[in-house]
Amino acid sequence: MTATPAARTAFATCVLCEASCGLQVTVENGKATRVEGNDRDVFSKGHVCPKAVALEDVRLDPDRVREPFVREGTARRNVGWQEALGTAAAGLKRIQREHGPRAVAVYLGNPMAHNGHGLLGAGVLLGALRQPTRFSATSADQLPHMLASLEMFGHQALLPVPDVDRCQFFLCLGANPLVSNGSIMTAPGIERRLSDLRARGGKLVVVDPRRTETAAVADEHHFIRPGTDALLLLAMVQTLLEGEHANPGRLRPHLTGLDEVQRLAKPFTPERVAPVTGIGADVIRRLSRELAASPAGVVYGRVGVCHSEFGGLAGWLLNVLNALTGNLDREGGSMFTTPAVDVVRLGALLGQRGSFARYHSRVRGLPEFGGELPVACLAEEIEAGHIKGLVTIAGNPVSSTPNGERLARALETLDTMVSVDIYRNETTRHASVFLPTTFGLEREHYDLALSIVSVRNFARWSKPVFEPPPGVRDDWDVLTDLASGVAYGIKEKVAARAARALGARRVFDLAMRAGPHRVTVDALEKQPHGVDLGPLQPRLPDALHTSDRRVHLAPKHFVDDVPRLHALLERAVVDGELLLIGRRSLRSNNSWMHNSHRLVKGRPRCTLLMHPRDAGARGLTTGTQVKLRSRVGEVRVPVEVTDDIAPGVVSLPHGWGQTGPGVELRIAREQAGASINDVTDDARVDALSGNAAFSGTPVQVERAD
Ligand SMILES: Nc1nc2c(c(=O)[nH]1)N[C@H]1C(S)=C(S)[C@@H](COP(=O)(O)OP(=O)(O)OC[C@H]3O[C@@H](n4cnc5c(=O)[nH]c(N)nc54)[C@H](O)[C@@H]3O)O[C@H]1N2
Ligand SMILES: Nc1nc2c(c(=O)[nH]1)N[C@H]1C(S)=C(S)[C@@H](COP(=O)(O)OP(=O)(O)OC[C@H]3O[C@@H](n4cnc5c(=O)[nH]c(N)nc54)[C@H](O)[C@@H]3O)O[C@H]1N2
Ligand code: SF4
Ligand SMILES: [Mo]
Repeated sequence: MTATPAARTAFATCVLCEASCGLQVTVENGKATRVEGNDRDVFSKGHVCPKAVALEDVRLDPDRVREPFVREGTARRNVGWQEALGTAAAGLKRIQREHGPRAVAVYLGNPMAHNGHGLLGAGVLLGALRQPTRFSATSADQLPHMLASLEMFGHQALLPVPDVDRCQFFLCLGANPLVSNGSIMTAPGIERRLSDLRARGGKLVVVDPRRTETAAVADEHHFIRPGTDALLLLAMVQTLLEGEHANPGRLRPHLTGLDEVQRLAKPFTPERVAPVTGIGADVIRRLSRELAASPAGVVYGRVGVCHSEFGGLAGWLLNVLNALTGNLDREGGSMFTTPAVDVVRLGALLGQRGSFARYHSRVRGLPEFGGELPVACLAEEIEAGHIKGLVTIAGNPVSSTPNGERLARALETLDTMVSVDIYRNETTRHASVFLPTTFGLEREHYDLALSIVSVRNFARWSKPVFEPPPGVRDDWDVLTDLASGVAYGIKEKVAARAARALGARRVFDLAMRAGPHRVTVDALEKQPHGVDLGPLQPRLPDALHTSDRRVHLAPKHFVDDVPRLHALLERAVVDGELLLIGRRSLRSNNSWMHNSHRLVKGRPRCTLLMHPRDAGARGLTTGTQVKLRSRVGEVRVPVEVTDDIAPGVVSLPHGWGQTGPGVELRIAREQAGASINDVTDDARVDALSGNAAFSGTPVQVERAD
């Protein structure tokens, strides 16, 4: 299509996944007629994926909620903003007055990580609610990495990132960056970056119970039994230390706990862990040696390792391995960013380095982390009457947290539920008050959270491309207004109003001026293609926030958790056992992009992958409808037989199952599939961190008829 004279070109940031691609948007007659990668973007250099065009589908989606409403039964009554905010604030305030601040809970969802303004607004709301019970997608995602950072580096947000562009040996566990586009590794165009790695003689090794899209382009792939990565990593540590291949290099004087690690690792020989992990002792030894020998290597793990019952230990051991091989804080290894807004330093200045296990959930005693409780215990806390009001902000926990059915039932019993969202879905259908917000291209954008995990230092400030529809408001505005409404102390009221008056833009500007690059919002705004702030730089020991400015290799919480690994060594593989894992698809984003026709069309994607051996044993072939059952529930899905999945493992993608009364997603409903989280078990968490252990859920599968 050639551009008409009325067309204009705008530059934006994609808010869908962590890659944060720079976009070039062609606008004609008020619509985006093209959404392309911005070739001139200093960071993403034209990269884009099929989801970017769906930004426009969501923006114009007839099902998107564009007016605030209150719920009456399953029906809704549209109301003005004043009434909506007033009803929401009154309900929450009454609960806090009668039952205490913690009787109101707040759940923050993943899109907040892609919405710096919204994130600041949520902070203001949390302040106004004083001590609400907090939950977020963190405890269904990266909590183990953050716990490792807190305990080892002294700050929960000091997250190491693979320096993929200079790396020579990339060991990838439980991540599928070719589909996810990278996580805790903001790296637009990761496929190219990984192929460049191989082109310069580097090696890519993937460890995953499924032969993934990333495994398909790797030099090596090894199937692993779900949930056993911590054993593999500890055996690699053992090999390095016993074989004296360990060489922490420059960081040696800045490490503590090396002897303790050696003592802990001793019994975990490759021979002992091989039968449990399914990876041969010779392979474990070789990978350890190759990692140690590489001039620039990294061990990287993501949700596949976090979503296990030993996620905390795995998160810790990833860092230990990188440290022992001299790759921590080394070019081409596992490095730290220097972002324009230095969230880590600012947090520390405000006394917020993070926290762990200061208190525990009431029913099950799960540990607090960073002021939050694990979301796996949200339903039981509501059922027990400890939580009577809930605010969901860009979150869909019914679809995204274990035993979603149970949570859905619990939500119906709340006195007040406020949802700040764009869709009426599996979760927000339970809201008593719905507050609709702007989306993606309708607001200015700065990547507060993701610029702290990007593989190169960069900053991009994007202007809004479109005017928002008249009925919606920015997340920042909604959250700060709600904050003013719920605050009943003078201090909280003043703080909320001051924040609203100041504006998010000004807050960012102040933070940037105080940051390491001394940029300003005005200056960034003039550079729609982003500003390159250079490659990652070695930052240790200066960047550490531990009291002794050292890297703690053997923090007590992890040391105390190692005995659980001895028990795992003894856990035999049960004959006929099936363990459930998830997967992601390039044309889907968690639970909420399924209302875009162009993303969901084509053959059904919510299928259960099963190895021919397991399918044969049950008389199943591709297309057979099966009952997939666990301790907590049952769903019906079609089987897809493939030897890309390890025997004994089955895989179902998460984020499907847009059904239920009140769900207003017409396209998604037609291909609803089923929600994996109606089968995953809220009782299965990592006992150390409380993170949801979705992966490796024991299941039974049988023909549905
Ligand atoms: N297209 C698309 N992109 C996305 C998302 C999306 O939904 N769609 N979601 C975004 C979000 S919120 C996140 S957090 C990131 C996640 O980014 P990734 O971590 O790269 O996500 P996944 O593709 O789920 O990869 C996890 C891998 O772990 C494997 N796995 C499961 N259990 C185990 C195990 O016990 N051990 C090992 N070694 N592997 C295991 C799975 O087979 C899978 O291949 O992706 C982001 N990007
Ligand atoms: N079984 C299983 N479960 C998983 C995972 C898995 O791999 N397997 N992955 C986990 C991971 S990594 C994550 S991050 C979580 C995600 O968990 P959640 O964050 O709870 O879920 P999402 O599906 O991302 O839902 C996002 C919500 O935000 C709304 N939204 C989108 N954009 C905006 C916006 O700009 N403003 C507002 N106010 N709302 C918006 C959407 O309509 C939707 O309701 O799920 C976790 N759950
Ligand atoms: S890779 Fe991620 S950020 Fe880039 S266009 Fe696709 S969804 Fe958007
Ligand atoms: Mo995530």
